[in-house]
Amino acid sequence: MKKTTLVIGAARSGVAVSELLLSRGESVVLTDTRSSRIVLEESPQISDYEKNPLFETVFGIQVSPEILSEIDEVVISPGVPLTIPIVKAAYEQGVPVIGEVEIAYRLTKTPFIAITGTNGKTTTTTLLGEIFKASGRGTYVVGNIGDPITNYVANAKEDEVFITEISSFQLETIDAFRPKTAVILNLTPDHLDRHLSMENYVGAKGRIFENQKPEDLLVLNADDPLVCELGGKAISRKAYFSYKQALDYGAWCLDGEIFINDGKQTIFVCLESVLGIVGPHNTMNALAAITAACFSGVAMDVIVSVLKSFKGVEHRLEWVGCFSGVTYINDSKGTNTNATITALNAVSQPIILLAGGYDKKEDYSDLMALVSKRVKRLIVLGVTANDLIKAANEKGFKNITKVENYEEAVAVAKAEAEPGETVLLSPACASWDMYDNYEIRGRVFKELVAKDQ
Ligand code: UMA
Repeated sequence: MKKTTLVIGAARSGVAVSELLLSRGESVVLTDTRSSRIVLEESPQISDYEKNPLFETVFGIQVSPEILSEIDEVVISPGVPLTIPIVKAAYEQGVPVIGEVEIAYRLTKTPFIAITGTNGKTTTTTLLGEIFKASGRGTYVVGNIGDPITNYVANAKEDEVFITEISSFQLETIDAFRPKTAVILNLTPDHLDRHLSMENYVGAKGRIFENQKPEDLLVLNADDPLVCELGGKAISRKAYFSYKQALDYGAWCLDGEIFINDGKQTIFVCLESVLGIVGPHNTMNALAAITAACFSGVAMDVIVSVLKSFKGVEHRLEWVGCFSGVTYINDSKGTNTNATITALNAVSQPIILLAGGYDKKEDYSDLMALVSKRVKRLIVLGVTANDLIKAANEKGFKNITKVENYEEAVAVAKAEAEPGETVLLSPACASWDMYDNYEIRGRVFKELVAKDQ
């Protein structure tokens, strides 16, 4: 008899897994604590699955552990904690609990290149995806980036590749998942509310290489001691990338020049200044992508041409344009102070900074210490506008204009900016006081910048 899978979470991952399993003639029970009205509004295709006798749903409640007597395996969505009663009961009763990544891996022969780390995953995954696409290989850019792998498993071919962003949540529920190439970008505290300790978080990240064999590749950040310590446990072939030192096997950037050593010789890749993405953190993302691509056999001229043309991911230090000598950068994804600090360090001065938004009760003093050094004028708006003014004043910074909306903010920025200066939207706050999400905020900014230019 075909097995029955309980899929927990009916958002992107759970819906994609359900569809894949049903298409294979397997039975699925899909559950979500959200009401069926909300789930169906978001994913109307579920109504079609409901015509299939192999499909059942339990919506609007936590599913009772009694159901486990009919279940062969549980597939849990990344956003669902492993501590909920049904999952605890599954572990106790020996019912396997896995995630969407494991299902995808099991049902495909297409190889995986998997990218994890705390920051830079999406940029590196997207860049690597562009490099593989440019090389002519069938490429799927999937995973935590927002598109479940299981959406593509049925059609992906063996000679194609899954360039996959992988989160710590997803790595918690792998079993045999074995990426041909794994990349660990960096490790700093994150998601500690779920993992409870840095040790657990790092442990989850390390699972990316737990099934790798010596012939598989592990790409590690040589400048991050935690990454090196973690990667040291792997039996995989290791390559490194660095912003500080030349390497025997891997890519590095020193004095504005990027090189790679393939174990036999050092090859000049390109100047750092030709990279389409800006800032030292982005150079590190590029170095990781160069290493993974080069050691996967992609030709260097293909890699370099994509490094030059790839302008980054929308809303992350995104280059909008240069008008009348003024550069405009959209970092609407800068929704916390650390992200805005990174942005300020990445773009060239003098800077006109647009900041403010929904109040997440952050402390702005470190941000304003940097603003007082790098920013020519601070334009504030949104719920946090007055808090930002107060924090800036405490650091002795007074060049501040408070505005009511983005039309006004961009108009003030355009009037203020001189040729050679940068207008940076990096709000340090979420967008929810004015917009549904940071994407809308970023697009509004870009439209206003382009208007009348
Ligand atoms: N739910 C229950 N019971 C519970 C708890 C939750 O039924 O006890 C339900 C929720 O109502 C919801 C679903 O489970 O419907 C949660 O699913 P999900 O949050 O896993 O949502 P997906 O749409 O499947 O998105 C997941 C990833 N989400 C998380 O890791 C939180 C997406 O990463 C990923 O893009 C997607 O799979 C496709 O692979 C997002 C993310 O925020 C972008 N990731 C974190 C990050 O990047 O920091 C890790």
